[in-house]
Amino acid sequence: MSQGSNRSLRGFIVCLAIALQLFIGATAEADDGYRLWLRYDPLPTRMITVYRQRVTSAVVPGNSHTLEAIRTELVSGCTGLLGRPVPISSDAHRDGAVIVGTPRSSPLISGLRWETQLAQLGPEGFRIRSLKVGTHPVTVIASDGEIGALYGAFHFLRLMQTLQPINNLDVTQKPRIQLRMLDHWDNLDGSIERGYAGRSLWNWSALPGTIDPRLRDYARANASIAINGSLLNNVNADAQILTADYLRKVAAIASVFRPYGVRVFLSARFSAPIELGGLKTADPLDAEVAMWWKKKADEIFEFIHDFGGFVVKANSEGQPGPRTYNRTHVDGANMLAAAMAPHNGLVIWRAFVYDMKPGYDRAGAAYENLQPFDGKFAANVLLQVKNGPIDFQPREPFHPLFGAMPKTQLMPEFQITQEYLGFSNHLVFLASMWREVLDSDTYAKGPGSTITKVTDGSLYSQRLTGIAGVANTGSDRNWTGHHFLQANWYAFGRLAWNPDLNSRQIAEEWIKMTFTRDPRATGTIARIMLESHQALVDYMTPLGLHHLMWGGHHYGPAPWWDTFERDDWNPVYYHRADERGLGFDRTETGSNTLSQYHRPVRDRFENPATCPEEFLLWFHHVPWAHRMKSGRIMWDELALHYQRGVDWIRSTRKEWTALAGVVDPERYDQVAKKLAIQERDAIWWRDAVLLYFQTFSKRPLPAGVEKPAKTLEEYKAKSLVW
Ligand code: GCW
Repeated sequence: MSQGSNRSLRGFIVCLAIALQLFIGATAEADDGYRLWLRYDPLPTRMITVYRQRVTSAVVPGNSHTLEAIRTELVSGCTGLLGRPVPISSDAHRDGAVIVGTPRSSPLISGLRWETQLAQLGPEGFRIRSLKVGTHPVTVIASDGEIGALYGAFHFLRLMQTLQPINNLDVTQKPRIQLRMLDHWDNLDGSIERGYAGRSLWNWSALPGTIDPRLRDYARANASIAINGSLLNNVNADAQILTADYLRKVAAIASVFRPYGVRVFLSARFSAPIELGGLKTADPLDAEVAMWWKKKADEIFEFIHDFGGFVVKANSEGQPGPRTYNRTHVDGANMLAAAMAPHNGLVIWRAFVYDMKPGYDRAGAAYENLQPFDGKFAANVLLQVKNGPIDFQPREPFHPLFGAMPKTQLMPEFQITQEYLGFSNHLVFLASMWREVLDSDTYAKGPGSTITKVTDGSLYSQRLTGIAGVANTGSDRNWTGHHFLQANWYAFGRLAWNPDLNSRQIAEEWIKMTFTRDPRATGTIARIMLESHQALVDYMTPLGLHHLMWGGHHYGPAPWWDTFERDDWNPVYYHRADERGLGFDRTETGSNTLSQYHRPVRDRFENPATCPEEFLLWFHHVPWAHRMKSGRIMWDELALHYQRGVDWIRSTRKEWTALAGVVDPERYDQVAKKLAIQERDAIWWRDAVLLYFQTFSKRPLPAGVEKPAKTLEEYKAKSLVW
């Protein structure tokens, strides 16, 4: 048998197997959410008819794991969506051939002479064009690199999944940000710090011998949204991950991820030379310590030749770091960077650092600690900065460091997992929040100095660029604990690829790929998603309030909390409620950390009359009777925000009820149950916070705000077991 016919026979068998698998999947567990946005059920008939002419076979020549992954995905995707087998073929001269690869893997692509354009798009960029080969209409998906070809294949599938035309394609895309990472805060015992969707996906005790097939699906999902890095372990790191035993396991994971373009990163515990190496110190300027890290780096790269690098949380919340030895953050980061550099590894140093000093403002701490080192970090170091100056609160103003370190490679860190946003119980679409952050103008180089431009490197010609999201995935069958929160994983990837995408487009894409393509239903669901972030802020922390939650688990309201030994872990430190008013004065009359922002941002925030009301209590201590833009006093406005949040979840529940029958029953029910919890919690937030603040404001609740269901004492006594 010739090469070609051998391949087509193999293609046919793969095709049949996949079709069968899809069929079984469709009856047994079609709607448990496992398939994420890669659900390849048949499209509406009218589109199938159109697409079938354009998609008859997949031509993906070449031998590599990535090319194999492209073949499998295209066959399964096209076969499923079009409801008939779309086989692998070696014949590009056929109507409806979909030809995928690089100039090296595909003779046809090589013959197109696209090398220059493809080189400009880089190994992850791709070009998709409808062409004629001879007289045959075909589609070409080409890239300079196999990973780009894989991304192009997923893009092509997405076009069909979202019912876009594919007959006259001319698409060129490349990532705007180089490193697009998911950070997993997974512990070696399988638990996940701030994880609300089950246990860790990495089964350390079974690895490297047994590899959970789910790892491949994780990698596929990431590749479909072009996520190319995965930090495997908690930044509150256990040094054990760096032992040979664990590196072997890490290498096994890396080999599953590699064909999908996902590189692994590890959190490095700064004191590992002591814990693993038996050294007396972890002082970064100690020659033996530096040598230990160099050797460790060499060993890691022996196991994993394309290892991404280290992520480091140092001198933060009890973690060891260079300051333990009176050295600086730069001393620590650059020492590790030197160990990584020979292998092209990176060091991602986290800026989430705050001290414990009497009378200071935690919001200013990262800036005070890191800004003086601008321009001092080595070329392979990125500084990872949380979106806001405190800690992933429902809404924070942007972190001032984004406008203050022009000579440092900054990368934002978002939190996809909802530590402070209702865990996996509350429906909140985070793209809206991330858009606010990315669109924020730092004015570092005059108007238009947005965080998007800091991040994509265009503002300061930053050489390395990156963005990280703390993952919300876990072993739950639906990955994220709540079907809708898959959208946040999806949205993070899409924004990391193109930080200019708008939230509505992302939401609509995702809805069509997961829940429904019925235009009325997609409209309703998109609106719910797009309103959800403001609604959550309304019932949790409106007008710039922050950090009002219970200590420890961070679920539910506890604005009265004042018992932690550290002031800055207590809500009372943040809201500063008294008889006069509410809010944290960060102006000159207070902590003055407002001075960390550039003018005119600073001027705008400084004046209560021009400060956006959504940040009013973040920057100002405001009298209860302060007149708001609405003409109402601050207390009334605050109370109405809480009520609005509750009203929103109530009307959302009704709208969801109307979608019964449009959405499959299994996911419909599960979402409905979560929405009921969200309403319960919104009421709890509104009542507990308002009753508590009322003890200071001494004013009645305004008309339109419901009477609290319980007393303040009852809310204080409420206990939560997590
Ligand atoms: O948000 C806080 C969390 C910690 C976390 C820390 C960090 C990993 O409460 O659980 O630790 O941030 O980002 O380092």
